[in-house]
Amino acid sequence: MLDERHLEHRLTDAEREQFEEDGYLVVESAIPPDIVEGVEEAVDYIWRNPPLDDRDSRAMHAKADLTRNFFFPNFLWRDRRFLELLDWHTTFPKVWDILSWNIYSYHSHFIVTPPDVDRGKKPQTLGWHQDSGRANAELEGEPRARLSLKVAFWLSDISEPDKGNLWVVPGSHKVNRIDRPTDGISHPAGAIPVLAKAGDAVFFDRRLFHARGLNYSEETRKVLFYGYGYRWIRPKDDMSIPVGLMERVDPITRQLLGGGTSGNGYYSPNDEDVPLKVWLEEHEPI
Ligand SMILES: O=C(O)CCC(=O)C(=O)O
Repeated sequence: MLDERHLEHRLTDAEREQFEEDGYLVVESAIPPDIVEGVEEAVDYIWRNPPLDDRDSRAMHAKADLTRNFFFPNFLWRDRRFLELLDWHTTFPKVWDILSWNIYSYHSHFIVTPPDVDRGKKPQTLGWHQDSGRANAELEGEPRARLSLKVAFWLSDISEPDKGNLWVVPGSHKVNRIDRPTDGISHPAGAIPVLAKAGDAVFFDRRLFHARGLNYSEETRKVLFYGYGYRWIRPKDDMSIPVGLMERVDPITRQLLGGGTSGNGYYSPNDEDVPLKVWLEEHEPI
């Protein structure tokens, strides 16, 4: 639920400049330790008891193995603690300041990465990519349109390399391709691991070339990714949000979960489609 606190965490000029220039931004201590702990409990429950109630979860259930990387999409509605971060006061204002108000969460996933059991057994390259699959082949222009961004909430400390950090090539959101080494082990030129502490949030532009780093530490890495994009972008997950929950949440959360009054309203919204716009107009003329 939005309140006055959100207005204190708008995107600063320096943050905008850094996001535009580098394609990513670290917001330190975005969530306090008690929230990190609660959210981690919710992640652990699903990790240890993967559900089987929609296509996404069935696909992930088949691969579930506590010693391997566990990717779990479409998680937002599964626990009240996940939903609270969707419009969190230290992060969400920066999302609307970058993308404006006709937005929702088109995609979400969390990833649990245990210490790497394959270390030293074979050369391991990282899966460098831009987000949004075919959008990168089918959209014209260089660079292509931004369309969306992700906010990664870190539940584990990755303030040193080799702990399963997010790797990025700063500035690579401005180009359509980068050279990816083919030796199976090197990184692209300019690649760096993002360093962050538990509770930090990392924003990144979907066009930024990025990859999940290897976890050579003794600790299991846990991170939540909240993807935000325009309401006219199709969902990338099942988004099997129970109807009862959609009716119970506040109007802005409903917008962020994909609600709307008509198909046309995703493109040409009225005020009922976009309560975020109405809230912004009431709190700060736009
Ligand atoms: O797990 C990571 O650090 C990378 C996640 C990723 O590649 C993505 O969200 O697109």
